[in-house]
Amino acid sequence: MKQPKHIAIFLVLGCMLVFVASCTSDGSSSNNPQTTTSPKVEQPKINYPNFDANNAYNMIQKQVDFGTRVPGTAPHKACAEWLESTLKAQADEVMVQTAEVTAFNGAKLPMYNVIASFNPQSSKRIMLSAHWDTRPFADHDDDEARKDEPIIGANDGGSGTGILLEIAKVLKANPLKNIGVDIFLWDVEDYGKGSGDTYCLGSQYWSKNKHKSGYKAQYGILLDMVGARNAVFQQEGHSKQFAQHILDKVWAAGHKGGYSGFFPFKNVAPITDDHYYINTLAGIPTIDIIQYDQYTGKGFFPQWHTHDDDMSIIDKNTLKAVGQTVVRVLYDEDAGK
Ligand code: AHN
Ligand code: ZN
Repeated sequence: MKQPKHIAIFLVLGCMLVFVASCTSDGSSSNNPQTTTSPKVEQPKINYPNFDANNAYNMIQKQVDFGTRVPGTAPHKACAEWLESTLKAQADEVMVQTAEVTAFNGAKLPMYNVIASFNPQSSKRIMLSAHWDTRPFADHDDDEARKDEPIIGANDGGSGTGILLEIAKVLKANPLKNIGVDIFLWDVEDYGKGSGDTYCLGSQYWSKNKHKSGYKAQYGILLDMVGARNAVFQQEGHSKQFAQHILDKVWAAGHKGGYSGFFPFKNVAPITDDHYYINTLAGIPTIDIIQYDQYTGKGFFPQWHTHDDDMSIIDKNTLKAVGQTVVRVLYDEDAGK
């Protein structure tokens, strides 16, 4: 059969192309699909444990049920004991660091920092923390007559602690293989007025007096006001200054987990919170996941330091976004990812 010459040339060139494409980089032919190897080593898929937002919510309710947790009061002491016994059921080691600290007004206050450790023998450690005490006054409340009454602090105090208690449960049920985690529940964070250093007395104390000599963590994540409806978490100035790489890691985990709406890549001003002292006094790079925006209203969530900071503003979707994101970070680290 007679073919035009140019068609024959195309056929020959086409066959050559197919042959070249079928050769692997080491020059061997790989027409058999079974011998085809992927150039990349496949990362084993991580099955992230579930963070149960219902349980986190219940852990906030339990704290609120003690009443206002103001340092030096009976509900404060009762809540400290409950936090200790609750964590003892989950963690490998629990200790309560106690001290007397002096507030801005000269009041001598009993401080209980509750510290729970998982895999205490591991040298690579991640520090998770939140404050658990509640503010002795409602200085931002509209009701002048109730400004000097303590707040119930479902979000400011309860939310970060509630999330960490659920993470403790997750860690107990799904033991980490390689890394260690320490959960710090800071006391006497919110007994401040005026200058920044009057806040965060528990974390300042710990940063100067570690519970274990030579304690080191690779990095820390602080949770503060992480439970309100419609919360978003922006990248806070001190977190950027001291731990940009941790912000990158946590925000990436938030986006991969499907919570991008909660973690916009937007910068906000620095604030004095527990992470400031962990960074500057303890030297552990630490970020703050906090609902804060200096451009809107009072900056924090609308009910901040008012009597409206109660269970009605807590949203399980927010708890889930934050808790599941932190869980993802921990199990990625454990897998060396
Ligand atoms: C100041 O208002 C200086 N820092 C915010 C720390 C804070 C208060 N976190 C919760 N309540
Ligand atoms: Zn506060």
